[in-house]
Amino acid sequence: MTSTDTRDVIRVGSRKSELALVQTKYVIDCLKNYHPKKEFEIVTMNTKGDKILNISLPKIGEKSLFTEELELALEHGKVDFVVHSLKDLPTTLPGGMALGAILKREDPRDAVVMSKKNEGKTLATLEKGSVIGTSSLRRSAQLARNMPHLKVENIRGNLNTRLKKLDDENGPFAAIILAAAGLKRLGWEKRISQILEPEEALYAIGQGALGIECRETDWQILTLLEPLCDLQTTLRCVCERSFLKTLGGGCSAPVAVSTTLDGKELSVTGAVWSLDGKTIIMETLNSKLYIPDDDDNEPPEKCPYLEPRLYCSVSPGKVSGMSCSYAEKLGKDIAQKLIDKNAVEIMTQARKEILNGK
Ligand code: DPM
Repeated sequence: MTSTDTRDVIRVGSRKSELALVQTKYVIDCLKNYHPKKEFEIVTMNTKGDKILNISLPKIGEKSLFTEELELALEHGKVDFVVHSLKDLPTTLPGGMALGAILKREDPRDAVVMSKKNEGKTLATLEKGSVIGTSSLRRSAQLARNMPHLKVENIRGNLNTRLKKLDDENGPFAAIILAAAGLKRLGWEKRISQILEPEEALYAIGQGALGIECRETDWQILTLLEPLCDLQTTLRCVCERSFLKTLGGGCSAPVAVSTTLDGKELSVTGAVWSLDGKTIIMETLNSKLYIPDDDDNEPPEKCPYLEPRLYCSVSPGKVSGMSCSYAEKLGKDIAQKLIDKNAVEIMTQARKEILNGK
């Protein structure tokens, strides 16, 4: 019996979007395997990001656009945890909040969904001037650089809305780019025409991973969540988040990564682009992590009354804090390599251009 048994019903906050609900239910199902007697109740909420649909995301420029209402509910004890796509969370959470667990990553890569008319083609073989829909600066900068024969236009709305716009024969889009993970989770995997390898398109920080946000000192919930924590994903995402945090970027400039963890060898490639994709700064670094061999088996040393150390707001859970510090350091180092090559100036310029309506 764990201390979690004192709370009968666990309240779980979620956005109302289909993806958010699928993800929330998935996490609850996983938790029920470990805590069969617990009851979970989903509390749904609309966020500002769900309501403002006519302005492009980078222009709104707010970090907690999709999370603010949910975090308030957490703070006020109306919900006990919230499931997020990790890539939608800022690298520093509001005071008192932590990522209690990062789950095993789905495919982190971007995927191309072709309109019916263009099925069978790839980005490279699409006709010159074909229009690709995305509202991600990261995707549009990489497209502009790697696929100069294509045009990019803004597209917003949830996945179903976007697929409908794509399939509209009178619509402008030849293809759209989305995270493979979201498409898979919503059962649209069959619409994936092409997966973009990291050499063709680096992904967003934390893409494909789910993060569970809770109150930093809610030991009952932290203990409840611990079995869901994935060692590899946690270390990779701490590194990715530390990279973005050191650069000082949110979704307000084109920034992307790719990481691998092979045994104890963590490797990260990080890049920033100008909005038009013409300038790029990209670097790769590796580091040997310290991972105690019995990391998975050993019960974590835990003294609930000591303040835990967080790594880019990630609570290490059953991952050793020591290995998280190594991952965090690698993220800082790769960011510093980019900063030494003028990354901050490029990002500042990108932000200026966005505000000026480019
Ligand atoms: C963030 C971005 C996008 C989402 C920016 C980026 C994509 C916006 C767009 C930070 N959040 O990736 O450069 O393409 O218009 C989002 C998706 C998922 C989580 C959808 C997607 C699902 C995948 C996951 C929106 N957030 O990227 O296709 O769990 O990682």
